[in-house]
Amino acid sequence: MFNKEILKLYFICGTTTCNNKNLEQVVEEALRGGITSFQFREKGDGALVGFQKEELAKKIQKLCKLYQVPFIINDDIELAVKLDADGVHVGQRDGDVEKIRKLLPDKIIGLSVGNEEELRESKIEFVDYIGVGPVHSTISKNDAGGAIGYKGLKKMRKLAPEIPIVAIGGLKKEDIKNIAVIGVEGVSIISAISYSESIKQTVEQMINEYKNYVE
Ligand code: TZP
Ligand code: MG
Repeated sequence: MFNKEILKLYFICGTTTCNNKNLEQVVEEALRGGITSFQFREKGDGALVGFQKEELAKKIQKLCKLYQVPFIINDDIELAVKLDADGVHVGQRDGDVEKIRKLLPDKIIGLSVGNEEELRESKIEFVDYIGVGPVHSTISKNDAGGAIGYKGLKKMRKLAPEIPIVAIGGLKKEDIKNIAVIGVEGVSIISAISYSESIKQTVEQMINEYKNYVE
C-alpha cells in the first residue's frame, strides 16, 4: 500500500552513480541515516546486467526490508516482478503505465514527468506518484531534459494538485526548505547523498531540515 510519506527522502542509486564505492555499503549508510525509500537504478556505461544485476538487487532488497524502507526498481519491470519488489519507477518511454498497473495492481508505481506537456500526456491516474524535474541541472542523467527551477515545480504542483510529487534533479540539503514550502511531498536525490563524505550524517541533516519547515 502506498503512503506518500515514503517520498520525503527518496534515495536513488546504482553502481554507476555511487562514486566507485560499494553500493551495498552506500545504501546501508543511507538507510541508517533515515532515507524513506530507495530506488535501484542500475544504468549507464558499465552498469550490471542479468545475473549480477539480479544478485545485487536481491542483496539491497534484503537490506531495505531490514530497515522497512520500500525497495523500488527503475525501469526493469520483469526484475521487479521476479523479486516481488515494493514497486517500480518508469520514465515516459518505459512502457504504458496502464498496462504496468494491471501487472502490478498492489505495488508502488512512479512515473517521471519533466514538464507540462508530459504531464498532459501522462496517465497519472494509474500511478502512485510522479517524479518531477530536473529542478536544477544534474550530472547524474544525460537526457534529463531542461531544468524547470522552483518556478516550474510550483507550476506542476498547481497543475497536478492531487497526485503525490517528488522533486528531482540537482537537489541538495539547501533545497529542502524551498521544496517543502512549494508543497510537494519529497525530494529524490542521487549525487548529494551518494557522493557525500558522510552519507549517514548528510541524510540525517536532510531529514532534520524538513523538521524546520513541516510538521
Ligand atoms: N531524473 C531526472 S534528474 C535525475 C533523474 C534520475 C538525476 C538526479 O540525480 P541528482 O544527482 O540528484 O541530480
Ligand atoms: Mg527509465
